[in-house]
Amino acid sequence: MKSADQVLLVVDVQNDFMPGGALAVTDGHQVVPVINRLAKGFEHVVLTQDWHPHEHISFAVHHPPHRPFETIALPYGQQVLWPVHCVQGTPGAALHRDLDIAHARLVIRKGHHRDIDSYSAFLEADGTTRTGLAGYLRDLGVTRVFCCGLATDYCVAWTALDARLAGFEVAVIDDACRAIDLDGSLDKAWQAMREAGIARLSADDVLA
Ligand code: VGL
Ligand code: ZN
Repeated sequence: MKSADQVLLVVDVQNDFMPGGALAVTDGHQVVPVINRLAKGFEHVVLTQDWHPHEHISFAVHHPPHRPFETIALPYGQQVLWPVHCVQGTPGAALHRDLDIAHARLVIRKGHHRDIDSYSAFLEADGTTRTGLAGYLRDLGVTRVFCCGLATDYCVAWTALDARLAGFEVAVIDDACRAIDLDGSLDKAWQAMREAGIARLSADDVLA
């Protein structure tokens, strides 16, 4: 068992990111057994859920004539436009049913503001609005954050980078993640994470 100063952050393991879902991540379901095994090694586990209102600014349908996976400029910066996904309270927004982490006590729901996206579990995409997660983790005495889930190059990477900015030691567990990989986004994300001093580990490394 990991010591109480370490947390496993399980990012967006939700139906809409699974094969057949609204914003399917290739092989997304394969992270579930790996994460279940990892979670048994952590006292502290925090889950996140992408949790958008119908009118959410990241949905391409609200920006005609733009199409999903195009990028546009918004007041807070560049935004990739996505298919409608993870709408609050829908089956697509639910966590994968085989996720087996009964001892996880906190679920952070993010992306709930209509006009701001939030890939990160710490900071919304305007770079200033906080979710409260950093304070929660500090309050528990956490110093080391292990990230896994979906998708490596969006919500996992942004969460890991913001965890570093918040002063935590950070690792991403490669085989407990899957990527969207849009126009080289996966390589870019790993490069940014490497430059930020984020470790890239396997589940076996973490559980060893
Ligand atoms: C995500 C795109 C849009 C993710 C969420 O979980 O990586 N990606 N919303
Ligand atoms: Zn989203």
